[in-house]
Amino acid sequence: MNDLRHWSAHLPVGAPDGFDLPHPGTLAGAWTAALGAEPDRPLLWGSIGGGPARWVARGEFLDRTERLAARLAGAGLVGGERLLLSGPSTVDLAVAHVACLRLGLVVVPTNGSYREAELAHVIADCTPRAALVGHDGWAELLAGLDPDLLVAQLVDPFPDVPVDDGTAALLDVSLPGDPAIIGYTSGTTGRPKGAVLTQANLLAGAQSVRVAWRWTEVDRLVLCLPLFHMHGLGVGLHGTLLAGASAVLQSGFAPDDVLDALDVHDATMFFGVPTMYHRLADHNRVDLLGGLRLCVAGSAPLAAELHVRLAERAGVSVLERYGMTETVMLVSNPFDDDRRPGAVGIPLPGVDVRLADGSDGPVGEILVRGPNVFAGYWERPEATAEAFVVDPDGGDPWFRTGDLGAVDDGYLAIVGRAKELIISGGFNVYPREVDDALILHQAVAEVAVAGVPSPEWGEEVVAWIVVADGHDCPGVDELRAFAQDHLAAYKLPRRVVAIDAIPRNALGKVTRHELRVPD
Ligand code: MLC
Ligand code: AMP
Repeated sequence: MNDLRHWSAHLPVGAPDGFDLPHPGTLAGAWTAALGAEPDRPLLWGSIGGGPARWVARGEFLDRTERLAARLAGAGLVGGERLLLSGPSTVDLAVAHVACLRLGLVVVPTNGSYREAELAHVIADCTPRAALVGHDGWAELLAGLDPDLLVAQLVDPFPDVPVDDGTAALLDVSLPGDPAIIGYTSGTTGRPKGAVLTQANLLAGAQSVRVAWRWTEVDRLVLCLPLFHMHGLGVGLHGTLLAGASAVLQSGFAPDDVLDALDVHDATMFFGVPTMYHRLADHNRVDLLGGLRLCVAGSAPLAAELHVRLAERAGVSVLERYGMTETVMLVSNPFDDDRRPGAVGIPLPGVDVRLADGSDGPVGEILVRGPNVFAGYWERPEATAEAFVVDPDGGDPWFRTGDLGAVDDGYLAIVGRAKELIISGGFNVYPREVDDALILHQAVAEVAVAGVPSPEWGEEVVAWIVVADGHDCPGVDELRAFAQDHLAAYKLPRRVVAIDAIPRNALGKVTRHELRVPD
């Protein structure tokens, strides 16, 4: 076994006085405890009630979650039922998320770029009872997909439903093992599966970064990441609420807006994907990042060169960390110690990480276990069983990340992937899903999609096509227009390459690593 230097799973060296390691509570319970005091203290900046952005204080936030939970209960929703949630990053979205979790509903955070086919898959798979949505046209779209779905707008949902007076008794009664979120991801293979995270998983995930990054009430985060993936939701929003800190919510990433907010709101922290740092690095006010207590990058590799450039231009040593839908966060560069460009760091408090044995020299698949690791894939026992390996020493099983790692001086670096995955701007793209959409074009006889390196996006989606007899090779614009009804925009190819034959191995499986972009 390749031992990593454990941060605090075994040695409590990372946790300073006054910080606790995760306790076996629930996320909703921990939030109400953290936010119960000082009701006038600002919590979130953003649009509320559909109005302009303003500060919403802790007391108002908790009241609003209680009122919304009562309305959801009045609409007949009961704990354990799934609710699809999607909207721009407003305080209304945060209120809805917390109201659902306090009521024991299982939130299905959903990417606002999804098209009908992607939404249809999620709905058929986890059969939500209700949906709260804030995108134009989504209410009609969802109602068309499932006439039994209770669909409401994020702002003032179910206005005609009587409020259930008995709801207070139903709030915050979830147990640590109760499902809280179903996050859609393809894992290492296949079509998107729902990763079920319990209240305790989410609490452990947020606690570990709170401890490791010394996140306290005085911190203020500028949060422009979408609130439907782990980075923005499980770290940015959950961590803010748990630390009793505050955050400025921005819907979408605009470098000027981020830099303005850092300045105007006296922010102390910024979290982003590498594409955001790439765009900020060239900005004439990038030095504002250097005034922050902490800048965190993740969801995709932060190029060592970009890390160095940000240090030179902004005087900031960006802290890179590594996470996944199934595990929230697992590894992070240290807050107090050396932050190494090109490495993701050491295990977070409470998390066990190792590399699989019998692998390629010093490189092995990264395995993880701990209270942050999810409960399994929704109604997929076989996929769940395949995702874990037994512990050779008889301990708890290990989750297979599908990422390949190597350890140097106790620091983990991600050196490749055992899974077929493209990460573009921090969004995951599964090549097979794109293949399946493009093959429907009449000029495409065969197709294989892969990622090629890109300074801005990390990886760019490229399609290699064998052109059908009697047709010309379709251009990239034509293919994008053709597939845009089936795929979210970030999955569409940015380049097309005509090829005589798709490379395959002896079993006929596409060998995507052999696909090359011509010079
Ligand atoms: C947008 N586009 C993308 C894209 N994002 N294309 C490829 N990859 C992406 N990531 C498309 C748009 O639809 C648009 O298409 C065109 O690119 C130009 O858009 P843009 O305005 O330049 O992009 P922008 O809206 O600024 O989005 C870039 C971004 C965004 C980086 C801000 O992608 C983003 O928010 N990424 C964060 C993703 C994230 O939160 N990942 C966390 C996963 S959790 P068109 O056709 O309209 O021109 C996880 C675990 C962990 O991984 O460890 O955190
Ligand atoms: P998701 O399934 O969307 O949660 O994406 C998780 C995947 O993102 C991981 O399995 C990694 O492949 C990748 N990832 C997250 N953080 C990093 C990082 N800092 N460096 C490299 N890859 C990362």
